[in-house]
Amino acid sequence: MEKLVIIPTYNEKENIENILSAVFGMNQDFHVLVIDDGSPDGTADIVKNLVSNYPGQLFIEERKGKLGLGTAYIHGFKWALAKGYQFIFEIDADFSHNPKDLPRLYDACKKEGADVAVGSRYVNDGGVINWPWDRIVLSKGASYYTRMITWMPLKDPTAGFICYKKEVLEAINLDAISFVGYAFQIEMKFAAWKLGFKIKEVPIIFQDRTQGISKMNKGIVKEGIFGVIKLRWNSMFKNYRNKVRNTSNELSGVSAVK
Ligand SMILES: Nc1nc2c(ncn2[C@@H]2O[C@H](COP(=O)(O)OP(=O)(O)OP(=O)(O)O)[C@@H](O)[C@H]2O)c(=O)[nH]1
Ligand SMILES: [Mg+2]
Repeated sequence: MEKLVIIPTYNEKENIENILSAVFGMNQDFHVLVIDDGSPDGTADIVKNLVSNYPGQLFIEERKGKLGLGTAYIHGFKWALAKGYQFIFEIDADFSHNPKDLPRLYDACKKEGADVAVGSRYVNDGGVINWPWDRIVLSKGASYYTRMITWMPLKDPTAGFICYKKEVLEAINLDAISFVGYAFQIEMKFAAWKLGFKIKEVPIIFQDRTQGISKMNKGIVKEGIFGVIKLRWNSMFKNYRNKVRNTSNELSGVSAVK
């Protein structure tokens, strides 16, 4: 039980089979957990039909409705910790993140001393291709804004292509993570940073999706804008570290997961 890649999906029927083939095709012993939120396009059925092709390697958790990216990952993290995985990865289903970069994120944690490896668009040798200018402005703006407010020393704080060592996820009180969209990605990194974990940015080339539709919306942007201020505020006045640290020996909610 070494490496688990968590893929959250909502209406990804055009991408899911290909992304699974790409991850398993590397033959690097990655297991995959898909968290599907009742996708009306039948994404979960596609995955369930593929489970027998990848016995003991492919898993799916289905939730009843679209509950957001953040809670999907929290569900997946608890599942991964309950099963004893050592390295837990986040990746989008839409090939914006290249699965071939997974081993570089792994190496950063396994061999180069990072606790969290972040696939970063905005460090040297990183980049973005085919994204419309308004998405680039929004993403870069969000990065500057987050750094300005939180002082977190990361070039790509909204990144969603990550490898966490299990110790990081065990140390964080996952029930205290409250955001669901981009802000969730910022919040997880912020919590890891505040708890003293070492975060390393690994350059990646991010590509716009070519298949399926974006789930980006105004609510996600709004949550990001106010969420970052809330994080900073909480970290200043409310003993944020104690709130975000997991103090129980039990992993909360794991039994509810499986
Ligand atoms: N389980 C679950 N997955 C979600 C939800 N919202 C988005 N996703 C998945 O999260 C990943 C990222 O979502 P995207 O729609 O690609 O969002 P984005 O990358 O910001 O925007 P685009 O690349 O423009 O589409 C994809 O794999 C989605 O299918 C959700 O509510 N629940
Ligand atoms: Mg995407």
